[in-house]
Amino acid sequence: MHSKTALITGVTGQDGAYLSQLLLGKGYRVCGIAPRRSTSDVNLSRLEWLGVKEQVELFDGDLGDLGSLIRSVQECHPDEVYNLAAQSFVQASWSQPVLTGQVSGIGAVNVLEAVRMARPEARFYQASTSEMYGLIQEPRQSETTPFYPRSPYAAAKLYAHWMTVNYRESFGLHASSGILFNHESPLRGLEFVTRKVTDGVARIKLGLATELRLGNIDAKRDWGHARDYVKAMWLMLQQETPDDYVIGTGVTTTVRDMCRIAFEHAGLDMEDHVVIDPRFYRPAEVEVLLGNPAKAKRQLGWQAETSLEAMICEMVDADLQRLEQG
Ligand code: NDP
Ligand code: GDR
Repeated sequence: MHSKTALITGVTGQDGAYLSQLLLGKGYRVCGIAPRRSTSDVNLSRLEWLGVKEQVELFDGDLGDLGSLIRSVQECHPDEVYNLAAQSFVQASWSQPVLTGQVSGIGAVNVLEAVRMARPEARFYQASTSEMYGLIQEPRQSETTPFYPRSPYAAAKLYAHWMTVNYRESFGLHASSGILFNHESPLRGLEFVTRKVTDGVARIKLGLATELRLGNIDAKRDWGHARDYVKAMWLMLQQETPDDYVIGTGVTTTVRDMCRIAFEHAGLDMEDHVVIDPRFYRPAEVEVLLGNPAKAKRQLGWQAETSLEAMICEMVDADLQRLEQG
């Protein structure tokens, strides 16, 4: 007998996989929505890596297809809905701005509508982001820091964020928004800088590559581990009252220093291998992000458990192992 039922959009992504693992461990029935394409199977590799592939019930659905979302909510009958699906790569949001708006912005409203129509008692989580702060207005960003989105992705997410607040205030939905700072893991997509670096380091170490091409390595991010951050998502939905929370570590590091940790862990010198390539510069950059997670600590009892160094070493080791196994 399951304690509760959760429905997760974006279940095949990094956070979807870790959240599935967390909720299954708590005795939940976990349902996931995944878009079905004609040319390839749903990518279950992350769920498989965490050993939970067989336990997640999959529903065909796309954030652009309201009917598929309503049907999924009706059939799954969830107590909690986590909207994690998005076009989540900031760089690609300049080349695909409309798609990004449709999935990461309007798509969230489709999920809110499906919940409102088919299961208004369910608690709802929206995956908001520190990218909404963009051109920062305060040195440490909290729930009250003004937003200034700097990419089509951030603008789409800001719309979804305010629509979540709006559905809470207009319809009384138990809708919460987690403003999460960057979080990574061995399951991070290869296009994001941490995983690009750890995969690149592993390739260089194994003699499969000689260089690693990066963009703006002076950018600073507040990086945590996805395994820690999905716990915060769950905690938000266990609160009596829905609210918005900043989730971060409170420490910021340059891409350069993150990179150095990865190279040194493999016994390599980054100066011998890193090449700056302007192709990876962005039309508008978010130079620095630094979260103030005091509210999450106070109200949720949450704090980050994994240091950047421990996480990067875990990622390099996982990439070495993956490449060695072919
Ligand atoms: P991923 O990119 O790993 O996962 C995104 C998921 O969304 C994938 O499962 C993808 O499926 C799915 N998806 C994409 N388009 C659609 C669509 N049209 N309909 C249904 N599903 C779709 O992201 P993360 O796990 O890293 O992040 C989870 C969420 O949190 C995202 O919304 C992201 O924007 C947000 N976020 C992430 C942060 C981070 O640092 N990781 C920080 C703050 C917010 P498929 O692979 O099949 O395309
Ligand atoms: P971000 O993550 O844009 O913060 O969005 P990403 O890892 O892509 O970039 C972080 C910073 O690194 C700089 N950078 C590079 N980035 C990439 N991808 N590739 C490079 O070669 C490179 N060189 C330097 C970038 O310019 C940037 O400053 C992530 C996503 O998960 C979003 O969905 C999420 O909302 C935010 O984190 C919080």
